[in-house]
Amino acid sequence: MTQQHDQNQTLFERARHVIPGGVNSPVRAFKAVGGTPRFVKRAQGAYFWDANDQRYIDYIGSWGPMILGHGHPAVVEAVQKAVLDGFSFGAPTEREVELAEAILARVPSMDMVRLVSSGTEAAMSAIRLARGATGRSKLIKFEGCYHGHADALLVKAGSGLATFGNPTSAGVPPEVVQHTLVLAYNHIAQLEEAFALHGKDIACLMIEPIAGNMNFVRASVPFMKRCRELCTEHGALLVFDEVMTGFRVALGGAQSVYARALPGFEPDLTVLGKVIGGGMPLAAFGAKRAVMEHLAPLGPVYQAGTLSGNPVATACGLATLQQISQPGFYDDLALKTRQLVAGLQAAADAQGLPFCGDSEGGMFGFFLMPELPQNYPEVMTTNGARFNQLFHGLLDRGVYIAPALYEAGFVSAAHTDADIEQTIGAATEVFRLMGSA
Ligand code: KE4
Repeated sequence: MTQQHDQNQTLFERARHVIPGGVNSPVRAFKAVGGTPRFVKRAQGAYFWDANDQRYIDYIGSWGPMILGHGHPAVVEAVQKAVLDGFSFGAPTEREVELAEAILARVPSMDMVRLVSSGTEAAMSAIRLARGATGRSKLIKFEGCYHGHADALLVKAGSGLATFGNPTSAGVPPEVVQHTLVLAYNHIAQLEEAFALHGKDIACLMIEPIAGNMNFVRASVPFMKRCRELCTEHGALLVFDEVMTGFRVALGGAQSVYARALPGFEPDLTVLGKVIGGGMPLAAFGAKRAVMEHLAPLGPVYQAGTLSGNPVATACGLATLQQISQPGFYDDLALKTRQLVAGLQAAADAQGLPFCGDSEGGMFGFFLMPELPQNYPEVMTTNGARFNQLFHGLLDRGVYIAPALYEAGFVSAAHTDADIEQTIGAATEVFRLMGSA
């Protein structure tokens, strides 16, 4: 594609005049990997076509929501019907009750749920609820976990364990993050020390149970067990941020995966998003009734939203949940995802390239290193230049993975075995080039 005829480049230049960085969310700008973002013209099934009508096998799927693939007919039909009855009312509808019931039926740790419009809004509201329900201010999060861009969560570790966080973004005053303690993921000793020092002041501990914002890092079972025990012991709420893992790694989310290893395991609060909206702006947070009844209009914790429970978004979410609840849906999805990771591993091994990967349900990650990293500093030892070489090599061969080494990947029900094979074939070519470099 010559520069002057690259419609993506033309659009990117035009976009940068009117939208900061030319994008409405930073990761889309390809800043980490370089090159020109692909402007999507349309998508169907496992594919999207860019502004040059170039087809890509899509392993982002809108960063997780498109678990059925793009344009599933039952979902399209549900949305088309819903819009004919109205776009938004700012009043309750039966469908948002139906969606709430459908979510609660699949996530037994919650008795009630509140629908909102983004994962950020859901995580922010969950923290306010945890603080209101406990009467405490402090919160624990983990380095490498991302919970949206609410001020209190844009924070990096302080200088030492006992000190609280420092802002990671301009515009966040230090006093806003003074209650946020940032710990190392999978570090039990640090966790125990934090609770020993601050336990009585901690409202909640928020965690990505499988950290998709570190590409793909699992909380170890012993670590997760201690998170649960220490929250219970000190009266803090354990908040599972399942915006990415909810309905993606299993029908019951990551909490159902941990419950297999830790019988009876439940978080106190769950944050959901992405899949539950089926690609439309919809997220949620939920907990047992005793916690949720602190929320307005019942209780003193204020939380609101013009488009919360939007009738078109709830139609999209419900239709999606109905499809993913079909028997065998996750077995098939998980098998396909495992085959992808295994194929990539074999292709890298054949070239003697360091590579490791992991997956759960329809979510996967891989690292250009021999061993799976257990925390953020280990993830960031990845050779960025080598990842960028892989990213662009795949992109040039019609395979679209996340344009950042710390992001996870997603397989949909629409990805065929042929798509997986084509992806592995493309990776084989790129690894051969990388191996000879
Ligand atoms: P949103 O506000 O972007 O809907 O959700 C924030 C959020 C909360 N929690 C987790 C675990 C998340 O992964 C996210 C958002 N994920 C990113 C991708 N890592 C969305 C992509 C983007 O920021 O453009």
